[in-house]
Amino acid sequence: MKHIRILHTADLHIDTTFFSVSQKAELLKHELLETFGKIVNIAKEKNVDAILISGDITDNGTMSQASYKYMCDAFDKICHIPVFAILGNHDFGFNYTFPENVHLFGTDLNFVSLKDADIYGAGFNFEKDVSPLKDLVIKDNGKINIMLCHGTLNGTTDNPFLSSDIEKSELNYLALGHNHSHDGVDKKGNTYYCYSGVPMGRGFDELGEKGVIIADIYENTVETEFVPLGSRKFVELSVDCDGLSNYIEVADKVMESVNDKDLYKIVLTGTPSGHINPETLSAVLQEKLFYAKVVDKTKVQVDIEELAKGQNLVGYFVKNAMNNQQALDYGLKALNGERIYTDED
Ligand SMILES: [Mn+2]
Repeated sequence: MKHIRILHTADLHIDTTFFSVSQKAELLKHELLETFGKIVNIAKEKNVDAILISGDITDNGTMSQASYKYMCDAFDKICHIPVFAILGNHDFGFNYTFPENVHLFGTDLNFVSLKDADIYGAGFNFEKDVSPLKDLVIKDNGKINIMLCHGTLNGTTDNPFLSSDIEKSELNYLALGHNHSHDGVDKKGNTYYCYSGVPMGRGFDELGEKGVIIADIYENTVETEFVPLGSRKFVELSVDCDGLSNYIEVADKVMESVNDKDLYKIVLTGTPSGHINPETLSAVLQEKLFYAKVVDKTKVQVDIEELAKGQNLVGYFVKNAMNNQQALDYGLKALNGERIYTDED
C-alpha cells in the first residue's frame, strides 16, 4: 500500500519581536526558537518521512546569526529526514541557505519525488497576487500527491485561492500556511487540507494551544493527528466581578483559574459592588503571573437618571452619554480620576 508520513508546520515567524509583551520579549523570542527545536524532535520521534514548512519561516525576511545557526544545527540533527519548505509573505528578501536535507522551493511551481509521493511547492508570489494552486497540473495520478502552499483560502489578497481550486486539484494532501490558527482538517473532493497554524502564540490575537500536524497519507485516505508543542499560551480570561468589592477579591478569583506559565489578558466584566482599582490589581497580578494585563469592562453601579439631573460636569456628561453604556462606564471612571484600562493598552 502506498503511504507517506509527514510533519506539517508553517508560520514559524522566527525572530518575532513580541513588542506587545515588551517585558518578556527577548525570552519569548528565544522560546519560539526552542519550539522549532521541539518540532524537529517530534519529527524524529514520530519517524516521519518528511517535514513540510509552508512559509513564513522568518518574521521579516531576516534572522539573527544565533537563530540562523540554531535552525541549521536543528536541520543537521535530522539530516536523514528530508525537509520541504516554501517562503511566505513575511519572508520577503529571505537569503539563507540551509543544510542539504532542506529543499527550498522557488517561486515557480515545481515538484520533488520522495518514496511513493510527489511533493509540489511554490513560494509566495510577490509579483502576481495569485496562488500557485490555480496552475497545478498533477504529473502522475498513480502517486500520492502533496503540495505546500502559502495563501488565503477564499480570500481576495495574499495569493488567494478557492475551495473549488482544492476540489479540482486531485491532491491527496494540501499543507497550508498563512492563516495562524489551526481549525481542524477539512476535505474537498479527494483532497485533505489544513492550516497547521503557528507553532507558538505570539500575542493575544493568537490564543490557546499550538502544535503541528502529523499526517499519514495513503492513496485513498489521510489520517491526521494534532500534536501540541506545549509552548507558553496566550490566554484571554473573562472575570465576572458581580458582587466583588475590591481588587483583592478579584485577584483571589483570578488566581483560582490561572497558572504561572501562560500569558493572560484578564478582562473584568460585570458590576462590582465596590471600587476595584485596576492599577493595583494589574500590579498584583503582574507580580504573581508570568505575564498579565488587565482590561476593565466593568459597569459602574450608579443611578444614571439621578446623576443626569446634576448641574455639573458629571450631570452634563451623563445626559449626553446616556445612550452609550461604554462611554458612560469609561467616562464616569475618567471623571473620577481613574486610569482607563482598555484593550488598546
Ligand atoms: Mn504568517
